[in-house]
Amino acid sequence: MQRKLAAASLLVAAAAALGVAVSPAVYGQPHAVKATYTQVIETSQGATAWKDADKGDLSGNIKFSAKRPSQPVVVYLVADDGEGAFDVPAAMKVKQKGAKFEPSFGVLVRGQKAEFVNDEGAEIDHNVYFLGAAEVDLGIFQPGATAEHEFTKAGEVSVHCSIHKLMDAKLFIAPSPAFANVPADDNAFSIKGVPVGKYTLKTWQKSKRFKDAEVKVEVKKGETTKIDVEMTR
Ligand SMILES: [Cu+2]
Repeated sequence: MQRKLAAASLLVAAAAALGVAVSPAVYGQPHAVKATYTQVIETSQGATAWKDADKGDLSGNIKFSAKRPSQPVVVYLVADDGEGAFDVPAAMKVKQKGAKFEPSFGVLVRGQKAEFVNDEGAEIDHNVYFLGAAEVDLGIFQPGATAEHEFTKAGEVSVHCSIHKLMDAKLFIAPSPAFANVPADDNAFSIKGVPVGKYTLKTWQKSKRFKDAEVKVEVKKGETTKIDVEMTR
Protein backbone atom coordinates (compact mmCIF):
# COMPACT_ATOMS: atom_id res chain seq x y z
CA MET A 1 0.00 0.00 0.00
CA GLN A 2 2.74 2.39 1.04
CA ARG A 3 4.67 1.63 -2.10
CA LYS A 4 1.58 2.16 -4.34
CA LEU A 5 0.94 5.56 -2.75
CA ALA A 6 4.54 6.59 -3.30
CA ALA A 7 4.34 5.54 -6.96
CA ALA A 8 1.10 7.48 -7.41
CA SER A 9 2.54 10.65 -5.92
CA LEU A 10 5.58 10.30 -8.16
CA LEU A 11 3.27 10.13 -11.19
CA VAL A 12 1.41 13.22 -10.02
CA ALA A 13 4.71 15.04 -9.56
CA ALA A 14 5.86 14.03 -13.06
CA ALA A 15 2.57 15.20 -14.60
CA ALA A 16 2.81 18.49 -12.73
CA ALA A 17 6.35 19.00 -13.98
CA LEU A 18 5.20 18.31 -17.56
CA GLY A 19 2.24 20.65 -17.10
CA VAL A 20 4.47 23.48 -15.98
CA ALA A 21 6.58 23.01 -19.09
CA VAL A 22 3.78 22.95 -21.67
CA SER A 23 0.52 24.41 -20.41
CA PRO A 24 -0.23 28.14 -20.39
CA ALA A 25 -3.02 27.33 -17.91
CA VAL A 26 -0.48 27.09 -15.14
CA TYR A 27 1.22 30.44 -15.79
CA GLY A 28 1.44 32.24 -12.51
CA GLN A 29 2.34 29.13 -10.54
CA PRO A 30 5.67 29.96 -8.94
CA HIS A 31 8.29 27.48 -10.07
CA ALA A 32 10.54 26.07 -7.44
CA VAL A 33 13.07 28.76 -6.64
CA LYS A 34 14.89 28.59 -3.35
CA ALA A 35 15.02 31.87 -1.51
CA THR A 36 18.60 32.41 -0.45
CA TYR A 37 18.19 34.78 2.45
CA THR A 38 14.65 34.70 3.65
CA GLN A 39 14.95 36.37 7.01
CA VAL A 40 12.53 39.07 7.96
CA ILE A 41 14.10 41.88 9.97
CA GLU A 42 11.87 42.32 13.01
CA THR A 43 10.90 45.91 13.74
CA SER A 44 8.89 47.55 16.50
CA GLN A 45 7.08 50.87 16.69
CA GLY A 46 8.99 53.68 18.41
CA ALA A 47 7.36 56.56 20.29
CA THR A 48 8.91 59.55 18.51
CA ALA A 49 8.16 60.34 14.88
CA TRP A 50 11.15 61.24 12.70
CA LYS A 51 9.74 64.70 12.00
CA ASP A 52 9.62 65.51 15.74
CA ALA A 53 13.00 64.04 16.69
CA ASP A 54 16.35 65.79 17.28
CA LYS A 55 18.80 64.43 14.75
CA GLY A 56 22.42 63.63 14.14
CA ASP A 57 24.53 61.98 11.46
CA LEU A 58 26.56 58.83 11.19
CA SER A 59 29.48 58.13 8.90
CA GLY A 60 32.27 55.61 8.54
CA ASN A 61 33.96 52.96 6.48
CA ILE A 62 33.47 49.27 5.99
CA LYS A 63 36.72 47.35 6.33
CA PHE A 64 36.68 44.01 4.54
CA SER A 65 39.11 41.28 5.62
CA ALA A 66 39.36 40.07 1.99
CA LYS A 67 38.51 41.34 -1.49
CA ARG A 68 34.97 42.63 -1.65
CA PRO A 69 32.75 41.35 -4.51
CA SER A 70 31.44 44.06 -6.89
CA GLN A 71 28.02 43.83 -5.32
CA PRO A 72 26.02 46.20 -3.14
CA VAL A 73 26.33 46.19 0.63
CA VAL A 74 23.69 47.98 2.67
CA VAL A 75 24.41 49.44 6.10
CA TYR A 76 21.20 49.93 8.10
CA LEU A 77 20.20 50.87 11.62
CA VAL A 78 17.71 49.15 13.90
CA ALA A 79 16.56 51.45 16.72
CA ASP A 80 16.86 49.93 20.21
CA ASP A 81 13.53 51.54 21.17
CA GLY A 82 11.73 50.89 17.89
CA GLU A 83 11.41 52.85 14.67
CA GLY A 84 9.46 56.11 14.91
CA ALA A 85 6.97 56.91 12.15
CA PHE A 86 8.62 58.29 9.00
CA ASP A 87 7.67 59.52 5.55
CA VAL A 88 7.78 56.77 2.97
CA PRO A 89 9.35 57.56 -0.43
CA ALA A 90 7.34 57.28 -3.67
CA ALA A 91 6.99 53.87 -5.30
CA MET A 92 10.06 52.46 -7.01
CA LYS A 93 9.35 51.73 -10.67
CA VAL A 94 10.66 48.49 -12.15
CA LYS A 95 10.51 47.89 -15.92
CA GLN A 96 10.32 44.49 -17.59
CA LYS A 97 11.25 45.14 -21.24
CA GLY A 98 13.16 42.32 -22.91
CA ALA A 99 12.18 39.98 -20.05
CA LYS A 100 14.58 41.76 -17.68
CA PHE A 101 13.74 43.53 -14.45
CA GLU A 102 15.25 47.02 -14.67
CA PRO A 103 16.62 47.93 -12.21
CA SER A 104 17.51 44.42 -11.06
CA PHE A 105 18.40 45.62 -7.56
CA GLY A 106 16.92 48.21 -5.26
CA VAL A 107 16.79 49.29 -1.65
CA LEU A 108 13.34 50.31 -0.44
CA VAL A 109 12.09 51.46 2.94
CA ARG A 110 9.46 49.50 4.87
CA GLY A 111 6.04 50.73 3.75
CA GLN A 112 7.32 51.73 0.30
CA LYS A 113 5.77 50.29 -2.84
CA ALA A 114 7.37 48.86 -5.94
CA GLU A 115 5.48 49.30 -9.20
CA PHE A 116 6.17 46.75 -11.92
CA VAL A 117 5.49 47.97 -15.44
CA ASN A 118 5.09 45.63 -18.38
CA ASP A 119 6.70 47.93 -20.95
CA GLU A 120 7.18 45.28 -23.66
CA GLY A 121 6.52 46.53 -27.19
CA ALA A 122 5.31 43.06 -28.23
CA GLU A 123 2.69 40.67 -26.87
CA ILE A 124 4.76 39.36 -23.99
CA ASP A 125 3.03 38.80 -20.67
CA HIS A 126 4.89 38.92 -17.40
CA ASN A 127 4.27 37.76 -13.87
CA VAL A 128 5.81 38.94 -10.63
CA TYR A 129 6.12 36.94 -7.47
CA PHE A 130 8.25 37.44 -4.38
CA LEU A 131 10.06 35.14 -2.00
CA GLY A 132 11.64 36.17 1.28
CA ALA A 133 10.40 39.02 3.46
CA ALA A 134 7.32 39.22 1.18
CA GLU A 135 5.74 36.09 -0.32
CA VAL A 136 3.11 37.31 -2.75
CA ASP A 137 2.15 36.55 -6.37
CA LEU A 138 1.00 39.65 -8.29
CA GLY A 139 -0.45 37.56 -11.15
CA ILE A 140 0.03 37.84 -14.89
CA PHE A 141 -0.07 41.17 -16.67
CA GLN A 142 -0.04 42.18 -20.31
CA PRO A 143 1.97 44.88 -22.09
CA GLY A 144 0.88 48.31 -20.85
CA ALA A 145 -0.34 46.93 -17.51
CA THR A 146 1.25 47.48 -14.11
CA ALA A 147 1.17 45.68 -10.78
CA GLU A 148 2.30 47.08 -7.47
CA HIS A 149 3.01 45.85 -3.98
CA GLU A 150 3.61 47.58 -0.65
CA PHE A 151 6.39 46.00 1.38
CA THR A 152 5.30 45.96 5.01
CA LYS A 153 8.17 43.88 6.39
CA ALA A 154 11.88 44.65 6.31
CA GLY A 155 14.33 42.11 4.91
CA GLU A 156 15.43 40.57 1.64
CA VAL A 157 12.99 39.93 -1.19
CA SER A 158 13.82 38.01 -4.35
CA VAL A 159 11.67 38.86 -7.35
CA HIS A 160 10.76 36.33 -10.04
CA CYS A 161 8.56 35.87 -13.11
CA SER A 162 6.77 32.53 -13.46
CA ILE A 163 6.86 32.77 -17.27
CA HIS A 164 10.53 33.67 -17.74
CA LYS A 165 12.74 31.60 -15.50
CA LEU A 166 15.81 33.79 -16.05
CA MET A 167 13.99 36.98 -15.00
CA ASP A 168 14.94 37.89 -11.48
CA ALA A 169 15.73 40.83 -9.26
CA LYS A 170 16.60 41.47 -5.66
CA LEU A 171 15.20 44.02 -3.26
CA PHE A 172 16.30 44.93 0.24
CA ILE A 173 13.61 46.48 2.38
CA ALA A 174 15.25 48.64 5.07
CA PRO A 175 13.51 48.97 8.46
CA SER A 176 13.58 52.79 8.21
CA PRO A 177 15.18 55.55 6.09
CA ALA A 178 18.34 55.14 8.25
CA PHE A 179 20.36 53.18 5.73
CA ALA A 180 23.20 53.63 3.23
CA ASN A 181 23.62 51.67 0.02
CA VAL A 182 27.41 51.37 -0.04
CA PRO A 183 28.61 51.35 -3.66
CA ALA A 184 30.93 48.57 -4.81
CA ASP A 185 33.78 50.98 -5.63
CA ASP A 186 33.84 52.87 -2.33
CA ASN A 187 33.59 51.50 1.20
CA ALA A 188 32.65 54.83 2.83
CA PHE A 189 29.09 55.44 3.97
CA SER A 190 27.12 58.27 5.48
CA ILE A 191 23.61 58.32 6.96
CA LYS A 192 22.31 61.82 7.61
CA GLY A 193 19.40 63.17 9.64
CA VAL A 194 18.90 60.19 11.96
CA PRO A 195 16.76 60.63 15.11
CA VAL A 196 18.96 60.70 18.22
CA GLY A 197 19.14 57.45 20.18
CA LYS A 198 20.76 54.06 20.45
CA TYR A 199 20.88 51.73 17.50
CA THR A 200 22.33 48.48 16.27
CA LEU A 201 24.12 49.04 12.97
CA LYS A 202 23.84 45.99 10.72
CA THR A 203 24.93 45.04 7.22
CA TRP A 204 23.25 43.20 4.38
CA GLN A 205 25.16 41.87 1.36
CA LYS A 206 23.64 41.09 -2.02
CA SER A 207 26.43 38.58 -2.47
CA LYS A 208 27.08 36.93 0.90
CA ARG A 209 30.84 36.60 1.27
CA PHE A 210 31.37 37.94 4.76
CA LYS A 211 29.72 37.55 8.14
CA ASP A 212 27.23 40.36 8.54
CA ALA A 213 28.36 42.94 11.07
CA GLU A 214 26.44 44.11 14.13
CA VAL A 215 27.72 47.16 15.99
CA LYS A 216 26.10 49.22 18.75
CA VAL A 217 26.04 52.92 17.89
CA GLU A 218 24.62 56.07 19.40
CA VAL A 219 23.43 59.07 17.39
CA LYS A 220 23.70 62.39 19.24
CA LYS A 221 22.02 65.70 18.54
CA GLY A 222 23.88 67.78 15.97
CA GLU A 223 26.90 65.46 15.97
CA THR A 224 28.38 63.05 13.47
CA THR A 225 29.07 59.64 14.99
CA LYS A 226 32.09 58.05 13.28
CA ILE A 227 32.14 54.29 13.03
CA ASP A 228 34.26 51.69 11.30
CA VAL A 229 32.60 48.39 10.49
CA GLU A 230 34.77 45.29 10.27
CA MET A 231 33.60 42.51 7.99
CA THR A 232 35.37 39.19 8.22
CA ARG A 233 34.92 35.81 6.51
CU1 LIG B 1 8.38 37.59 -17.50
